Amino acid sequence: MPDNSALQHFDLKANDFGKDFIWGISTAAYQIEGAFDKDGKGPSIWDEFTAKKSAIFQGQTGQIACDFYHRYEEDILLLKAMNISHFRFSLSWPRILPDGYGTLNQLGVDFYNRVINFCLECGITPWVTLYHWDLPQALEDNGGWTNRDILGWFEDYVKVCATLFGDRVKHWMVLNEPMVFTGAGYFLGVHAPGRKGLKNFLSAVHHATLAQAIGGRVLRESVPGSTIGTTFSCSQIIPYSQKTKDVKAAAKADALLNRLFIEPILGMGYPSQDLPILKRLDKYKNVDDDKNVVFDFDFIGIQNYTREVVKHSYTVPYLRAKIVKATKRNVKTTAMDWEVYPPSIYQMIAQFNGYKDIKKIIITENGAAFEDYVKHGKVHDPERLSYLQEYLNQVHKAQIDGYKVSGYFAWTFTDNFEWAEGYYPRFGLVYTDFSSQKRILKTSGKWYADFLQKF
Ligand code: GCO
Repeated sequence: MPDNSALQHFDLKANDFGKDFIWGISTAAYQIEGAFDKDGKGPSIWDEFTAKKSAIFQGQTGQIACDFYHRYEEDILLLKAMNISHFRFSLSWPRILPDGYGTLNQLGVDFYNRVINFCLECGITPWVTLYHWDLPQALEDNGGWTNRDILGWFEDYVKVCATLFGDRVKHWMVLNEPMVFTGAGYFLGVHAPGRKGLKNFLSAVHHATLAQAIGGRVLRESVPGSTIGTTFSCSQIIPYSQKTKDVKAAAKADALLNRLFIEPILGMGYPSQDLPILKRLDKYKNVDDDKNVVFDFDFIGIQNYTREVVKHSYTVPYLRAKIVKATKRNVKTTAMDWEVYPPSIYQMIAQFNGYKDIKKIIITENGAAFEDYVKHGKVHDPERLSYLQEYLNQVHKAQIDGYKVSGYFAWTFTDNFEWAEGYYPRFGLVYTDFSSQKRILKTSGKWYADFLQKF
């Protein structure tokens, strides 16, 4: 059972998680790189979406972000100084293939070669995500994830990356959080490409599910001996009350938010028993799809931040369920208005561990945004520090209880562009002054560095 007690003392050492436990930090291309139109990069759906009036908080964009494109050397040196030996970053598809397929942008490829080589020189293992949401706009103009042709485009892109970088990159993740980019991007329209509606959503879901397996197969064939995973967002779901309709609503939300993408991979099909609307996915299936969505990943990355309380609602179409916001529940929240609830990570590890065919679970993201201030040149962030420690206590507890969790990547390295929320939620262990691009190690970052050093 998870431990619900409030703030616990943290006295763990990295070593307590075992000598093979992987410790790292995660980022994503569009959130940090900037250089949105430099050196031949093609536009992505995020370039296009952020250019729309009022799409993003205060009209902000990722055009410059943390300028990682030009500052990767000092940033990687900072990672090294923080004793971080595994660095998760993503490749920007339109930086490599500006039109999505066809002509290669050599200058973009050179950039990733420099990043990978410099990581290796610094003793840092690169963990590469192939798709962290920045689809080439040229492909979106042809339907993006709603067009089945994406399967071929994606397969070719993965082949290109595997061929270019597979000699040095041995840890791969195919997709980042398909639930978020299909749900927010193709159903709610609050993320790029800003499309809405069930038809867009369901077609995107099915193609993303297939793309995960296709990407996995290409990597297994092209980069023998590599470790291949894919990553999912997940939140513990609690019914608002024990009334049958709330319990049912919670089961639906769980099917949608936590089970939709993992179960088909494992050969279990979509969870349409608990969420009947998913039966409509059949419309997008070809004969062999049920077989072709299956792939035996070496690990599953889970990304957990919070839990959700769910109640029945007549007004929410299809789902008939809604989230009771944390701000209405009188609980501790982050700058994203997400509840701080450490046992959620334990529960999600337990839930994914329940699938017998998952070989390994790695926490590929966990972290929190709080308002940070620079005072006398320093950033003191005790809330983030205790958030990380309390969640790590739960990860450790899961390990003690025998669950196969074998790594942890904090989200995130430097404060960066937080999608629709722009720059105000600061998730970094390192503070970014966006006007000067100066980095300041926060108290939490200093703690993580010390924690890892004792390893
Ligand atoms: C995500 C993304 C990250 C976010 C983080 C905080 O998974 O949503 O991987 O890009 O920045 O989760 O919201």
